[in-house]
Amino acid sequence: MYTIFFIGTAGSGKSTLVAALSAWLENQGFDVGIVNLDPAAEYLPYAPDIDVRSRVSARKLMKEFKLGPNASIIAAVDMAIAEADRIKEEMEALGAPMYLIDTPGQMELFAFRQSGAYLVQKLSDVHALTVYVADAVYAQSVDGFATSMLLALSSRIRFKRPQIFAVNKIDLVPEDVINNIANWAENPETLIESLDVPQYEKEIVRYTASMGGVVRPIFISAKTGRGLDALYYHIQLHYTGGEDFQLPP
Ligand SMILES: Nc1nc2c(ncn2[C@@H]2O[C@H](COP(=O)(O)OP(=O)(O)OP(=O)(O)O)[C@@H](O)[C@H]2O)c(=O)[nH]1
Ligand SMILES: [Mg+2]
Repeated sequence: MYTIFFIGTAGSGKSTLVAALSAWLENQGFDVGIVNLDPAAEYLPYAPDIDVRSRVSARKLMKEFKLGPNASIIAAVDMAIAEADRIKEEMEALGAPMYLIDTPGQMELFAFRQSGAYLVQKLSDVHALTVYVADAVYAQSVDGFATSMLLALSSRIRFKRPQIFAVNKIDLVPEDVINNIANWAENPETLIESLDVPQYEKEIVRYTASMGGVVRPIFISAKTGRGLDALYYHIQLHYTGGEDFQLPP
C-alpha cells in the first residue's frame, strides 16, 4: 500500500489536487483510494473512501466545547490519533494499492504539531511520500518562493518522509513566472541575490540550498490538469526508481 500525503498552506489547492490526481489516475486505469484527514472540511471536491469527519468533526467540537476554529482543529486532530488504527484497518480492508491523503488546510495545526506527524506515521505503510503543495500566485515573488521552500523544508523535518515540491495554480500566472521560479530553484544564487534581507539571512538560505534544501518544483494546475503526468512520474520514481511508468504490483 502506497500512501501519499498532501500538505500545504491553507487554500494552496490540496483538496482540488487530490480530486484532480485521483481522477487522472483512475483515467489511466489505476485503482486509487482517497482519505480525508481534514476534520474541518465543509466541502470536498471528491468523494472520500475514508473520511475522518465521520469519526471526529471540528465543527461539533467547536459547538460542544465552545472552541475557536483553530482550537477545534487541534482538538480534532489530537482525537483522530485514537482512531488511527481503525482508519488504517479501513484502508487495508478497502484494499486500494495507493491512497491519496488530504490534510487540514491550517498547515501549522497539522504539520507543526506532534499529532499530525503521528497520524502520518500511523497511516503510512512501507512506502509513504508527502507532496508539498505551494501556490504559484504566492511563490511568484522572491520572498514568497523562499518562504514556501522553507515551509516545505519544515514539514519535511516534521514528517521525515520523501517529499515532492509541487507548485500549483500555474494556470493563474504567466509562463515567465514559471521560468523565474524554475531558475531560482536551479540556481539558488539568483534567488539569494534577489532577496532583500540582511546578509546573515542570505547565508541561511545559501546554506540551506547547499544542503539540498532548495529543490526543483513540479509545476501543476489542479484546475486544468497540466503537469499531473509529471507529478505522477515523480511519485512513481520514489516507488520504483523510475523503472517503468506503472504502479508497482
Ligand atoms: N485557478 C486555480 N485555482 C485552483 C487550483 N487549485 C485549487 N484552486 C482553487 O483554490 C481554492 C482552494 O482550493 P482547495 O483545494 O480547497 O485548497 P486546500 O489547500 O484544500 O484548502 P484548505 O483545505 O481550505 O486549506 C479553490 O477555490 C480552488 O478551486 C488551480 O490549479 N488553479
Ligand atoms: Mg482542503
